[in-house]
Amino acid sequence: MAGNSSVKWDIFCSVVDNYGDIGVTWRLAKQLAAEHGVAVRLWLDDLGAFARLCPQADRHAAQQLRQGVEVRQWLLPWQPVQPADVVIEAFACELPDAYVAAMAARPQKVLWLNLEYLSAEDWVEGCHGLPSLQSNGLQKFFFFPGFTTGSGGLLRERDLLEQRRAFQADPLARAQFLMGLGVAPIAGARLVSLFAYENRALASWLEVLAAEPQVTQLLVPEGRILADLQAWLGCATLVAGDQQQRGRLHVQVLPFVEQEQYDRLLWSCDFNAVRGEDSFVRAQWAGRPLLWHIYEQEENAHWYKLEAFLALYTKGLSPAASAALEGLWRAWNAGAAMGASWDALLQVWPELAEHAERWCLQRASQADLAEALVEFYQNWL
Ligand code: TRH
Repeated sequence: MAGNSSVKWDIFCSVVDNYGDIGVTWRLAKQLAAEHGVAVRLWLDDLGAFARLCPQADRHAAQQLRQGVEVRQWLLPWQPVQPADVVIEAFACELPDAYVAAMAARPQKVLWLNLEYLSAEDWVEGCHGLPSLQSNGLQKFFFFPGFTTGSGGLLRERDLLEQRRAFQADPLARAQFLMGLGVAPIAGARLVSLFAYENRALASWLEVLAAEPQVTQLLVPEGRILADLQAWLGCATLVAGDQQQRGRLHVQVLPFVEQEQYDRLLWSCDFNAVRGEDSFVRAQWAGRPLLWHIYEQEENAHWYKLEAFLALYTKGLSPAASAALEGLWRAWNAGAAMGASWDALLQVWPELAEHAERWCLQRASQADLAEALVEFYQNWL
């Protein structure tokens, strides 16, 4: 749906921690501008986090155009602007009072959406699209991303899967990409990527990888897991480019790359350990078996999310494959020993690999999140 540049969207993102808030909103903003032709302003309160995902970014500019998106610094005190036609507050971040007042005062009505965190829990379908009543007459709705047709869907660019398939069918493209990251693939090795929070379970997983007959090449983008990796390797500070070998396990630290490059890393690997929200979804689009380190929440709320996803994802798997996957994911998230569950997973690897591709195709048959947002706006008009 091109040619909507007269329709203006404002996306507000307050960076709580890590790269999920910024990762999701930046990806959404790029896609809305590129595929739906709308004018997008992305309001960010932390340009430093943005610059990690978009290295060309100017960390101090109040306003900059990046990949078709007008990136604006969310300054305090707020500088008044004309509100857009559609306003997204990501993850319930609080909009400036003056901006809300300007939305209410605008002669043309404004659609206000609270874009929520991703969850596979049952209640999501029931809450997706519900109004959130406002005393000032503004129309606000909850918008829930999700894995099922009754939800708002998942972020997926229009040609993503075509690009992924072409890349995976082209060994030269893969080799060149890896070479660009300084990675020389070892013939016959299993390639694994590792993006995770601090995790006590890491040592037991690395032990089993180092001891098994199959060679594993583990690629670790710089980030929070490095301290545990260093402790296990028994070495001082690790930085991008460093390589170490223990038994059959070859470890290499990678630089943190742009989102498009990170996708290619996931597509290149046989198995991806991911975390949070956005990398978790991208690993599903890679069509390869994965391991999710979920973002820990108060009162163990994350365990309900984890179990809800597992219940959905394992549908159609044999009991052995379900049990192996569940065992591994639970151990990883509990910081428990991984050896036995990794061994069990290896027994059902072909089934899990096939399932990962099938799961990806099933999710891709649903409208993607950007498409769903645009459609919601059109239906609301
Ligand atoms: O960084 P995350 O852990 O983010 C979040 C936040 O913690 C958030 O507060 C929390 O609520 C949420 O998790 C559940 O993980 P996530 O969501 O995967 O975001 C990481 C982003 O970084 C994603 O867009 C992918 C990107 N990325 C790169 O662009 N390059 C890289 O090299 C890597 C490793 C990641």
